[in-house]
Amino acid sequence: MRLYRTTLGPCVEQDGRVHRVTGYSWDQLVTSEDLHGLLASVVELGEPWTDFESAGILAPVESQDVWAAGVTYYRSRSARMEESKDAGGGSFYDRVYAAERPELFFKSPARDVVGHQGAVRIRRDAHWSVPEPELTLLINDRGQIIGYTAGNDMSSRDIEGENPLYLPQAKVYEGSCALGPCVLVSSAQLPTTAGIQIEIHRDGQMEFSGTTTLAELKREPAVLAGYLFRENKFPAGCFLMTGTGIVPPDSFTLRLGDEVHISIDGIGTLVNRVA
Ligand code: DO4
Ligand code: MG
Repeated sequence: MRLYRTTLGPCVEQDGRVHRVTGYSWDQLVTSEDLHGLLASVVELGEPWTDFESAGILAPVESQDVWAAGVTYYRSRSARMEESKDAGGGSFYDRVYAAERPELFFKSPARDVVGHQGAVRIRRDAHWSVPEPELTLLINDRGQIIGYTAGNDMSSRDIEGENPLYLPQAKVYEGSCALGPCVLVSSAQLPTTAGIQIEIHRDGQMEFSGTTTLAELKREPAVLAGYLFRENKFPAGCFLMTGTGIVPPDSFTLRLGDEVHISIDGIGTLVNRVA
């Protein structure tokens, strides 16, 4: 079951049929005792919503802030060690990749999250910018993973590579976080065969594409969520991006007008243009 947030309220899609979910705000759905059961009854009893296409899709967020995990794939570890070698990155990315405690950082307040078909941004003071396609967990107020969406952790590699203390500036700025198009509602773990794919289109041509699978993700999603909830409370739930396993070659940087397509099996494709 996939849950969308639209201009006309939440709706659920299953097997191509869409139903409106009335009487609940997005936050109430995220914190409900049994989201899956609630949506199953809407699918069973509700009238199909044939007008879905006319409603705009919004970011699947109301009050949920977004956090992110880093260096959870070998590819991210290697790329970051290389970009930060002049700042001593040879050891700190390697160490966090191997450590028991994951790297977790604040990524975006709820109000700044960009949805499907919205515009993500590159920093104007950066000259090396990349998208990071990441499986993103939706976690309820009790710390339980209740769904999954596709995320883009836009990053300025020159800024984070210059000094690790610049990471918040490289990661947290207006238009740096996109989520969507929907939430795959499931508390079950996704199969390790689930694929993550990115395509970057420039002037109608494919400029870069890459793939990975969840088999490459070094840490269990539930363990990442457990660390985040150790000493934090999220009364409306939150999102947690699980890190990137795809990094374009060092010669690549995003340009204004590029279009980023991030697909995750079972979820769909998040499309954003770069502004
Ligand atoms: O440590 C820097 C950020 C890592 C990150 O965002 C990732 O691995 O996805
Ligand atoms: Mg990332």
